[in-house]
Amino acid sequence: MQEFFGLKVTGKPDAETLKIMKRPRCGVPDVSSFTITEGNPKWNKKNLTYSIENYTPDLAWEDVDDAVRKAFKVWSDVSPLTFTKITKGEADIKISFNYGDHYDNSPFDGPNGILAHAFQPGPGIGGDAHFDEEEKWTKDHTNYNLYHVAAHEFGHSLGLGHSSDIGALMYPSYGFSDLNNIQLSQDDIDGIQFIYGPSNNPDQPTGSRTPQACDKKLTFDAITTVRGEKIFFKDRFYLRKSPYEPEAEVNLISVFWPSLPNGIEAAHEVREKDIIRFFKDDKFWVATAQNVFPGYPRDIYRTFGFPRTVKKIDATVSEEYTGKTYFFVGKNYWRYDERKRSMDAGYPKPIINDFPGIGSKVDAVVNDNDFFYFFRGTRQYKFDLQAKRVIAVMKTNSWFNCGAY
Ligand code: E1S
Ligand code: CA
Ligand code: ZN
Ligand code: ZN
Repeated sequence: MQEFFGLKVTGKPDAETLKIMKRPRCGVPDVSSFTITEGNPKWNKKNLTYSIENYTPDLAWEDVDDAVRKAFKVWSDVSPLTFTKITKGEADIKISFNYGDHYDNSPFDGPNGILAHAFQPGPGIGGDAHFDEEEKWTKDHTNYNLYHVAAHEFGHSLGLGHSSDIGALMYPSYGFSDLNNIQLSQDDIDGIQFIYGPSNNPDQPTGSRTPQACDKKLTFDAITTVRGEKIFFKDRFYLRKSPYEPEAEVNLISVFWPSLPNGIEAAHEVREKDIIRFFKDDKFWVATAQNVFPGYPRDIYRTFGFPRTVKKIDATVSEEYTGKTYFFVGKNYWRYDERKRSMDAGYPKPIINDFPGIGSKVDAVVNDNDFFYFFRGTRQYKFDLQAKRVIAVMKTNSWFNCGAY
């Protein structure tokens, strides 16, 4: 364990080791976590300097300055560290754009592959961050966004290694994030604070937590089927469960559907049209298993005929055989006819009239054979559509193989 965390391997429970062992685990097996650079090298001061040695021609100077400043801010927001740009004297962290072999025994490799690298804290080259000049550096979603890559590299400059948390900035591969506002995972924050201590900010910043299938407290924002699999949405993540795979796959929503927002509130699949619809606030998106169609989001009023009083959908599900789509909104539900493309008459109706036992206001609903599965908090209600009653109450994560957890 000491070796894994880059501590001196003594086999004894010294202070540093105990600190790691005491890290909260929330009853969840700690499958994902940050690492620190072997030997735990760190800066022995809180106020660090940086310099930009040269500029890429891909971007305007001020865009490079901006990307670098914002990338440092990601870390200064969650730690006691500060970063100041200097133009005279030797900075702690020197930033440069380099071609191929640039004489540090780690040559760049042309477009793609290695994007950048950074050295662990220390004197001289220590902390420095080099960016492959043969990449196309951008300030948008095209590859590669300098702000995002720089924020990752500066994690290394400060002593962090890679994390196995797929939502972490220190995850080893380039990912998607909010364009102008990187979302740190709690794991990144735990990592930097393990090395440098908490932020001086009176309200401690928190990061996003990657959902874990077997977390007993897990709740969902939305669930839909997609071609025989089930996709469970949570914040900026989804968990995908195929009936043929024992484990659920966890990933960022943006990896599958880059133009969808985080925090999807409801979703359903219309099998006969081979589409999925996603809902958030009074907007919806239409997608296939691979792409979001252009022209979305649109508002829910004109397409589905909701009154303006409906501001968001709690949960939705579509029935293949009847072509009916259900929308759950607070205590009521609506029924839409996919073939007539209109809301059925007589709606909304109270949920309790036709779905007794599931309570009012649901988080998510998904269909499987002749059953609707309603989710509220950590509970799940299996509703028999023929018998019109709840036939089982389960934990939300019953779809995942959680064994004894
Ligand atoms: C990817 N990796 C990269 O260039 C090793 N392929 C150096 C290193 O050998 O820094 O790991 C290689 C660097 C990179 C990794 C993750 C850049 C992001 C994660 C999440 S961006 C929102 C984001 C990320 C960016 C070198
Ligand atoms: Ca490269
Ligand atoms: Zn280098
Ligand atoms: Zn890295």
